[in-house]
Amino acid sequence: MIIPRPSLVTTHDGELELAPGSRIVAGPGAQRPADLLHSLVGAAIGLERGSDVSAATIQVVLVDQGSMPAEAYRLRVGTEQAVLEAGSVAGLCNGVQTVAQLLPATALRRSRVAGTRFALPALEIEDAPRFSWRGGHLDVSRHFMPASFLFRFVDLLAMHKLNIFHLHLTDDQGWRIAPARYPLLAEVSSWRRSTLVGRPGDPTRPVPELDGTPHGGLYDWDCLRDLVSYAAERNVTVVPEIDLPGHVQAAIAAYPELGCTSERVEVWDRWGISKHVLDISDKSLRFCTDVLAEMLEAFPSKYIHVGGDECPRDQWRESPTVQTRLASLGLGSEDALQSWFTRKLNDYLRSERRTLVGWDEILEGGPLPVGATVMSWRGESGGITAARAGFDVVMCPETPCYLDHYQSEDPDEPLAIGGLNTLEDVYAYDPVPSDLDSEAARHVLGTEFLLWSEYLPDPTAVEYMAFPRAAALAEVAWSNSQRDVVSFRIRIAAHLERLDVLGINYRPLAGPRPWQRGGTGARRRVFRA
Ligand code: TNX
Repeated sequence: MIIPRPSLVTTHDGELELAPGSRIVAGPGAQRPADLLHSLVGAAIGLERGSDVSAATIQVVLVDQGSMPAEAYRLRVGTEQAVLEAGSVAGLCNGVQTVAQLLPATALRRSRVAGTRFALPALEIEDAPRFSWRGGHLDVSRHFMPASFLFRFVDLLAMHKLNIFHLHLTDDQGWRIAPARYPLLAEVSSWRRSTLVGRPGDPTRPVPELDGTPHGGLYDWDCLRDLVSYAAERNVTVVPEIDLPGHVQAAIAAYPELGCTSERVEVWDRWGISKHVLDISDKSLRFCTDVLAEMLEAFPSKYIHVGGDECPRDQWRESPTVQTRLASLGLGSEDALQSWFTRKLNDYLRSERRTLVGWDEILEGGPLPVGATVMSWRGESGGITAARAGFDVVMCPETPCYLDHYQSEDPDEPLAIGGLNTLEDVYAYDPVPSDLDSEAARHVLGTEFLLWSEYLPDPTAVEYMAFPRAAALAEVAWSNSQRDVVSFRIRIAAHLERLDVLGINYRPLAGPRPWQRGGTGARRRVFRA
């Protein structure tokens, strides 16, 4: 009943009972994953931590296994003892999640569960991930999410052996970080006056309505650092995104000189693509590297996402200073200018020994910057082009990776941005397009689900859209085995019991839950894109 499905499971007769006082013992270098196991299931069962290997019920051991694939683990459960082994702490973290899933769902309770017998079935598991990039994205700009939810989100990623938390921190509708060198980002850019009600184009609301309620929030650097280390202890890397040079209206609201016009703008209260984009000047380039410098201090991730999506050209075309710059650089088009800008960011990130990640728009207007990684969201063609050119890619096409899209055609689904990605659609996805040759296929690092939050006003809404589809994506990203939807259907039903214990507002398999709306939008879906 494990999700994602392990590579190889051999079952034996018998079981290993876990009772109050049963000990988890960590070998050298394995304390963190052993503690993680204790924090996941220790309270419900009454497990203890010990140091005497001979008295261990569960041993967590780091082994020197040069031959084991990255993040792999091996679990042997006998009737006397269980041994979890891996060649890396990351592998042990993955194995710990498997151990937790071999137990009844109530093992996940935070307090002692009386009257249940907890036992691990005797078996052997050999397991390793198919992909190194197994991501989950959360947009905290369109709707701010409380910090406590980010930690919970990490727990949920880790539970599904997802190892990348792509955190979308800035957009037109709000900045969620507070760079010291630009204090107005915290003061001005992190709040908007109002939020759109319903969805643009809704025929029942010909005049867009605003809710008149200020919305905002930000995370201080200490909080983000705590999040990063909490995630690292669970084998999750937080990859931060600052979206440039489009999707920057909130920054321009605080620092108008970053914009291309003298027009004063506010943090945006609508959804869509703002026309207010970054002026490509020395000043704005300095702004970008200054902000990135502070981000690099908080986020040790090798990968740093700088956006690059949906940057309208109108203001660049109309701006005399941008046009002068374009000409002096000898560039023939606005596309080439964005490409030049991305190369500048890439130069900076490379000088700091980081890797730039951008949306597939960074393929336009010129060669990809050296060493960049592309996230292919507008279908797979950008990813295919980049992989063939020898660049690493993450495949996350809107269909089926966007979990802000509807999960069924039931009219009672809560209002969403459009589209339809069912659980089965997500489960059937293969991140390696069949027409990639093996050389290019090696550049597919993996896949990711995305949760854009225009219509996700709070954590409850995020959970509803994320689950169970994120569990399907996790299996796509992890499991080497052929997709088996019948097996998945059986396992997901058991998995939802775990999510119940954790109090997750997932969408039931049978259909939408009665919906309590807060924040934006009407409950009723009006039409579908
Ligand atoms: C496109 S995906 C966007 C986001 C929106 C999303 C809504 C991408 C790089 N840009 O700004 O939130 O669609 O589904």
